Amino acid sequence: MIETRAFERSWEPKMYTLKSKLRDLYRHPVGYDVINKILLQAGLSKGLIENPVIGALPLSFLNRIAGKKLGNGFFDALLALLNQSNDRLDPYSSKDKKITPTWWKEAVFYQIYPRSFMDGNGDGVGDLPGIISKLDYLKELGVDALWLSPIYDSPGDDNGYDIRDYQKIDSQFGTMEDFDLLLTELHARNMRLVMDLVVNHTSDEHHWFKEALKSSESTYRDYYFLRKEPNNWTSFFSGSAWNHYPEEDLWGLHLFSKKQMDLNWENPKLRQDIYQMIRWWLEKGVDGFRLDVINYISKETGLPDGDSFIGNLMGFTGIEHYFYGPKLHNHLQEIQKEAFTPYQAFSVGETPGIGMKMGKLLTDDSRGELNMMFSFDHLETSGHARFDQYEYDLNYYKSYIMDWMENFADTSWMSLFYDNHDNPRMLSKVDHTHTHRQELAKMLAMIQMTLKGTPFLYQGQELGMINKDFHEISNFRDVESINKYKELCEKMPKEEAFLQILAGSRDHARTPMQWSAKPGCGFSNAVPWIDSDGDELVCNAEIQMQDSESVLSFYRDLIALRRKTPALIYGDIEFTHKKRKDILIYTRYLEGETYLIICNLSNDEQKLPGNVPVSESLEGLESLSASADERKGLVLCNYPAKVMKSLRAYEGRVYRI
Ligand code: TEU
Repeated sequence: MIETRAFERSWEPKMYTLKSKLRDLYRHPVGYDVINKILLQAGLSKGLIENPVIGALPLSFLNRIAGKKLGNGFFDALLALLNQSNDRLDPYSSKDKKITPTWWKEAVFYQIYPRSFMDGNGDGVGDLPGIISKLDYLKELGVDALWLSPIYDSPGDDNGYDIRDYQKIDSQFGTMEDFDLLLTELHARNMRLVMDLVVNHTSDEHHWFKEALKSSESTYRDYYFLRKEPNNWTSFFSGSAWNHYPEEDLWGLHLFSKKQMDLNWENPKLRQDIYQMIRWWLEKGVDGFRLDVINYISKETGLPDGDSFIGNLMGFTGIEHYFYGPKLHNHLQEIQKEAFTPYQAFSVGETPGIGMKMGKLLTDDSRGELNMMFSFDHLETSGHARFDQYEYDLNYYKSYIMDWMENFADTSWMSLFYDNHDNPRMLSKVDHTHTHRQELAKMLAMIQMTLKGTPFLYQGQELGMINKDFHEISNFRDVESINKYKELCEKMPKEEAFLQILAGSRDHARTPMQWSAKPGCGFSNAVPWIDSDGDELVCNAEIQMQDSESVLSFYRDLIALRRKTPALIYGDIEFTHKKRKDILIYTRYLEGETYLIICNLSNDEQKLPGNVPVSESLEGLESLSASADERKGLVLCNYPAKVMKSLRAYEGRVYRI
């Protein structure tokens, strides 16, 4: 057990009304996150409510600071969320709580998007034998656990997130024998496997849905939301969230594509079927799950219409009725009890829209819900959304990370990631010109491997892969991009619509893994299902494996350093120079061992602040080729030569002090 600092904040349960003071709402974990989310979306500062004058104002005052007309629906939804929550646990009173060491806190995870990772059978689509052939590469990199995006039988409308049969491997990816071999090979290398668990919805081709549609007598009818009338909710993939089935004159709810039908978690039989399926995979020996949009599984009874203000602000109507639904905690506790706990399975929830304090309610050690969650609030800066064309300012990341590191507390544990299969590459968001590609890739890696939390790498990140140079809409494969393009074309010129898709498309992360400069990127001998753009000629694993200065080698060194350094895993973290723009400085320390991390978040040279805690160890650092003693504690730097008293573009250094 490791001692940690205490976090305390008193929080009194009560009923909230329009007259409640903003600061009281802000003390409620849900109020805190929702208000912050609104401020973030509206591009306003988070400090606003902490201002004593504003904090003393009633909730109805939000109207004015948000600068837009909030309808009654908004207030009703917010108050309902606050009052519904029987979470009277104060997650911030975890005084004297300690970190419990666990494998997944020490591990480095690596996400594989199987379709794009490695094609073993030469059909242009990645597969399980392909993954097996690359396990040594991953082991050498230092990866401890893989998270595989879905490999189950699927019609492929959303690349496998539309599951037809949970207990069958999709033939494109291989067979169950291939799967068993993958698991054996992983375990033989002392690595773990985390599967994607997609239980908010199934494919419309799943036999439950087919049965549900057949007759009102079917046991499966109530497994889904099939109703006579739709409501006003919209889909994440454009248009209404309802599809009409003329056979029975019914409307079916799909928050995602028309072929991804939402499951009704109110139905106990459905829940038991799901737990049984989960246990079946755990019996096989899988080590845990990443739970797809798991915070959406509990929908408000009766599926009331969504509020238009919230719909406009968030881009999706209805979201307030399911992003943190009334039974979410009950369901998670039940999954844990019925399926995960008996197998000591690991769980990380994908939880779009959940902020820090609600995240804590989902992951606190005492809650028995999730081990970790993915928050997404760091992926776009304040006031921006994924399809906006803008450059990401890393100072925003600094403020986000300071907030989480200081307030998430040690009874919850943070996941750390920049890239995944749903987002453009972080490198490209920060530096559109890619002028400092290598340095930036390495600096981001340095931050990710030295913060307190568990790093999740996404395939290709370790090579510094960047966004793709897509030229026309036919280059895109993703259902979200294609639907959104059509929707945008109705509102604006095609060229403009294209630029938005180019800014935000998920396909940037889904092009073939760049193994080599060969045609097909060394990913496939055939024509890949989605094209690369030639970047593989300069950026690929083959070249980088032979280059000790490559991004890949840097990742390997960093992961090795993290592994052998308890201070970088369990150590406390402390930020200095918090207000200093463009520079990030923090220390990690444990039992007398201290590491100092200094990063330049900008592409301009920055003077090192004079009062860095250990300024004397920075003196006289001349050459990285000097011996460790001469280097006075410099452990890693993303520039090869000469250490100067200023930081070059995106320069990052790790010192042992
Ligand atoms: O993503 C859920 C999600 O909300 C987003 O990341 C989503 O891709 C995007 O924001 C839509 O606007 C998960 C999966 O990661 C994603 O690949 C799936 O498409 C989705 O769920 C449905 O299963």
